[in-house]
Amino acid sequence: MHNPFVPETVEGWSLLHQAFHLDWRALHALSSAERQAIAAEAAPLFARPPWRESGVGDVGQSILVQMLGHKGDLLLVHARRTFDELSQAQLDVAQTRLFELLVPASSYVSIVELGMYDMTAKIHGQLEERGLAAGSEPFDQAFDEELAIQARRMAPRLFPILPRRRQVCFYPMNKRRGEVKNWYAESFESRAAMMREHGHIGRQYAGRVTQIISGSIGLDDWEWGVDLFADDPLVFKKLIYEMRFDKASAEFAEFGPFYVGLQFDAAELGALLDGRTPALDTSTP
Ligand code: FEC
Repeated sequence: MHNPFVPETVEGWSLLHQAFHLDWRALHALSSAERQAIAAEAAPLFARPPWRESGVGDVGQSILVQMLGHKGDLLLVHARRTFDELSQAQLDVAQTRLFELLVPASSYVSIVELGMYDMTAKIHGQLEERGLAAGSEPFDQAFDEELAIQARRMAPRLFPILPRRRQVCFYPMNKRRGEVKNWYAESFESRAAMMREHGHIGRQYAGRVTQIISGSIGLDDWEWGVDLFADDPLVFKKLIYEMRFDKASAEFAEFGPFYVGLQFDAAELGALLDGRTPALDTSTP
C-alpha cells in the first residue's frame, strides 16, 4: 500500500556508528611495539575498498575517525548491505586486542535513505493517469517497479564508497512532533515545499560537502542520522547555520549530540595509539 501522504524512500547501506573512549592508562602501560602490533592486527578491518568509477560500494566498508572533544577518541563507521553483515562488523571489532583498550561511549544504527517527496507525488499522478486505482494490486505493483528503477538510478547515493575527506561530522536529529509544531501533521505539499527549500540550500554547498542521510525511525533513539564529510570544518558550521534559517530546520528540526573528528587511514592507527594525530592520504581516491 502506497500512502500519498507518506513520502516514499529508497534505502541503501545499513550503518553502525560506534564511538569509543581509548583507555589511555592501559595504553601507556604498553610498549610502543605492543601498540603497533595491536594496531596492525585491527587495521585490515578498515581496509579501503577498491575505487570504482561508478562510486558504488560493493560489500561494504568501515572507516576510522579520530574524535575531537570529550565525547570519545575514536569513531568507527561501518556500512554494510545487511544487518547480518553489520552485526559481523561489530563482532569483528570485538574480537581484536584493540577492543580491550576501547570503552564504548555511544553508538547509532540507521539505514541510508533518500526521501522522495517530488517523486512520490509524480508517481501517484502518473499511475492514476494510467487508470490504475490507488490501493489496487496493479497500482502497488507498478509503484514498486518504479521505486526499484529509482533505487537503481540512485545506487551511487544509496551505496556510496564512503568519502575520503578528512573532516567528518555526525549527529542524529528529529523533526519536531510537538503540540503546536508537528512535522507529521503538516500537509504533504507543505512538507514537500520545505524539503525543496532544504535541498536548494544544500545544493549551494555542492562539492564542498558530501552528505549521507540515514533513517533510524524504529531503529535508534532519533529519526535520522546526518553524516557530513568535507575538507574544511568551517563548511559544517556555515552549512548547518544557513540551514537553521530554512523553514524545515527553523520550525521543525531537533538535534542530538554532534560528533566531529578527523578521518584517518587504517595504516595510521598505530600513530593514534602512540598519541600522534593520525593522517589521511587524500592523494588517491
Ligand atoms: O523528511 C526527510 O526526509 C528528512 C530527511 C533529511 C534530513 C536532512 C538534514 C540535513 N541535510 C543536510 C544537508 C543536505 C545537503 C543537501 C541536502 C538535500 C536533501 C534532500 C533531501 C534531504 N536532504 Fe538534507 N536532510 C534530509 C533530506 N541535504 C530529501 C534533497 C534530495 C537530495 O539531494 O538528496 C544537498 C545535496 C546535494 O548536493 O544534492 C548538503 C544537513 C542536514 C541537517 C541540518 C538541518 O538543518 O536539517 C546539513 C533530516
